[in-house]
Amino acid sequence: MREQLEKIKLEALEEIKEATNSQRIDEIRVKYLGKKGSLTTILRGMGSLSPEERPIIGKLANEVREFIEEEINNALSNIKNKERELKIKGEYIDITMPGKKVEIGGIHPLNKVLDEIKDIFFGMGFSIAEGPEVELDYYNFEALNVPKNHPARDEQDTFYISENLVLRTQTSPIQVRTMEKTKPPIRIIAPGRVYRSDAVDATHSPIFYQIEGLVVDKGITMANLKGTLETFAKRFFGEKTRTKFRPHHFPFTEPSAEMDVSCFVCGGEGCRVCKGSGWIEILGCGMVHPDVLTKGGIDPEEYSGFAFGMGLDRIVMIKYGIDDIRLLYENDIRFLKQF
Ligand code: 2NM
Repeated sequence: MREQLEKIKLEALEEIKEATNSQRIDEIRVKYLGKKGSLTTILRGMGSLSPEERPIIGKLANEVREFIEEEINNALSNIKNKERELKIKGEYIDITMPGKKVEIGGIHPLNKVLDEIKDIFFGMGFSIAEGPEVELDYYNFEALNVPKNHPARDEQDTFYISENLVLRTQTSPIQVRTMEKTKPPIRIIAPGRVYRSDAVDATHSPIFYQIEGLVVDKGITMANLKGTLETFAKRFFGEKTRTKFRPHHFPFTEPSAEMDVSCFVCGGEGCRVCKGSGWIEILGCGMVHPDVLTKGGIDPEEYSGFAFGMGLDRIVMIKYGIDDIRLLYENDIRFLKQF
């Protein structure tokens, strides 16, 4: 029995040394020390020993058990340490690594200039009106005095969705809708996206932005129009800015005009920005045609009004010296960062 015990001790030691994971150690524990383990089996057989031998073998068996237990515990703690080290290595995060750079854009120049223009008109008591981009032919043309055979109706310029529906080509339909549902006095600006079937080049985009304005009240005259638009020009381009109104024609206003501002770069001397003329054209305007007032449900005998419209893209391009409208729609962060 003594030899058997020595043999078990050596065998167990060998197996423990070779074990490389904690699961294997558990198996070894069961194999030698478990209920059906080899050491337990030997201890059970001690009944057949002589009374003299029994304490000696018993003592030896206990020593072997303690020895195996200790070896197992040592090996297990070594293995556990190694396993933990491996796990930590796998989860290692290099906190000295530089972070990912998040690119932050700027306010789009169209929005920046729109905000400035809105603030100027808010200061004169205007509020904002909005309307649908998919618009009835009636509001886009008919109610604005654009007759059926007018060139602006040509399919080359207008995106037709159906016989009666178009993508609005201007924001004036908003003004007609406002007249329909509001009793004068009316003082609104209508900013928004508009669509025209143009080929894209440096100065044309099929999608662009307009700001139109409308004032309707009793006794509104051309003097109100000039005063309002001159004030706008001075606040936007600088107090030294002069304005000039040239006669023009629009179907929805009578009389109609275009407004030029003195060049904010050269002050009127003539330069590259104003192409030598000293003036820059910035908007169209006029007294709202009596027929348009009537279609908006307003009596032209009682009320009169003026209206104006400008291209936001054009104003942005003039203000920042941008020579290609496409830059406004490409959203290249290197461009947008500059505003
Ligand atoms: C322009 C020029 C002149 C205009 C007219 C109206 C309405 F609805 F009141 F008749 N809204 N906008 C207008 C007038 C627009 O854009 C160049």
